[in-house]
Amino acid sequence: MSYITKPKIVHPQSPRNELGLTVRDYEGGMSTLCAGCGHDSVTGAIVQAAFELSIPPHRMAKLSGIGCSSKTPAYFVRQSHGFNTVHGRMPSVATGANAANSDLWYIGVSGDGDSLSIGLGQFCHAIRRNLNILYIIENNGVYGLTKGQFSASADLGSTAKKGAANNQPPIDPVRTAITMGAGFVARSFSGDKDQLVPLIQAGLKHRGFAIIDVISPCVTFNDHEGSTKSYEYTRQHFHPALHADYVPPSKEIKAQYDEGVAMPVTLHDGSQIVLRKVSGEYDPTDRASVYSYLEKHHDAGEIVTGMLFYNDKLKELHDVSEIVDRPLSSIEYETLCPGNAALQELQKSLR
Ligand SMILES: Cc1ncc(C[n+]2csc(CCOP(=O)(O)OP(=O)(O)O)c2C)c(N)n1
Ligand code: SF4
Ligand SMILES: [Mg+2]
Repeated sequence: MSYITKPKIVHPQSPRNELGLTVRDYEGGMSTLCAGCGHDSVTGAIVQAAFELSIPPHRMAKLSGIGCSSKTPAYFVRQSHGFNTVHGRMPSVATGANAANSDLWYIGVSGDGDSLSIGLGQFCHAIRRNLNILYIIENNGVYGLTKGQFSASADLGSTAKKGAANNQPPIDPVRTAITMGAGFVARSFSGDKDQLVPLIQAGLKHRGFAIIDVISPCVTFNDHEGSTKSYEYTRQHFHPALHADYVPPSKEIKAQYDEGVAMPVTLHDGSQIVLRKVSGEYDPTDRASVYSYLEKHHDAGEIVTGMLFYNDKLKELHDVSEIVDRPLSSIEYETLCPGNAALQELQKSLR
């Protein structure tokens, strides 16, 4: 239960990060989700990623909407800022928080229902504004919290637990994000921590909107034969296109990568993501070819995963809006507020 504090027992030999913290310091309350829910594995990957990046817990802000997925911020980095918002409205609350304090690590966790139905407009506008946030969609093809109705990401022909087939075409968050102009677009699977953890690290380090669509099976309502978001289906149709290795600024790239197969991308703080092609020609910077690759493989029933599209040329929200570097929340109110006389003067000029 999330209100029961986990006993914090730390083995004296537990590895510590640069801040001297152990992985236990990045955990949260006890999960109330169903045993085996994919969302708990995503939580585990976030815990590991934040621990390895040595993020100071009090410098992280975690936001969510409504759904089983949106409950998960309660289960990681307990000493961070948290805001469980209204269904589909996480992006606007995150935008406000980010505008006021640009100096935090922002992570948003949402569901396919939360982001692709009621929150689709907010999702698109957060991308359009290039909000600096890692936005994770825990995608299970259903509204888990309200007992398993098809969501907008359910594939055509996939069946519900009682057998009814979905007859509406899906909205793919990855292709939507690429179309809307997101600079960092990835897809992964809750059952593949090796792939997911570096993607989360790279997404947290990316300056701008980073989305990871994580196929995260709902064991209670959508893990049966006929589902295209089950553990078995995802494992069978998993198609990695591009691996991402995250390399922190303090470490140099040691592994040997063949030219044309690997592509190192330097992030704003000097860390790097090394993108490794798994097979054939795949250019993660060519929007049109990525889009057609995704469409072709989706139509063949495959789930393309990895770091799928990257564009580091985009200006982030604060740069576009020319907001001062110093977080607005740290500026004294008197400095920010021009005062009554100045406001009266401004109003007069507008009459
Ligand atoms: C304004 C509003 N409309 C509808 C609901 C009911 N509701 C709660 S969660 C949810 C869908 C959650 O689905 P998803 O985002 O996919 O999360 P999951 O539970 O599958 O992780 C809905 C429709 C609500 N809470 N608020
Ligand atoms: S209902 Fe589904 S999504 Fe919700 S906690 Fe249970 S398994 Fe997870
Ligand atoms: Mg869902």
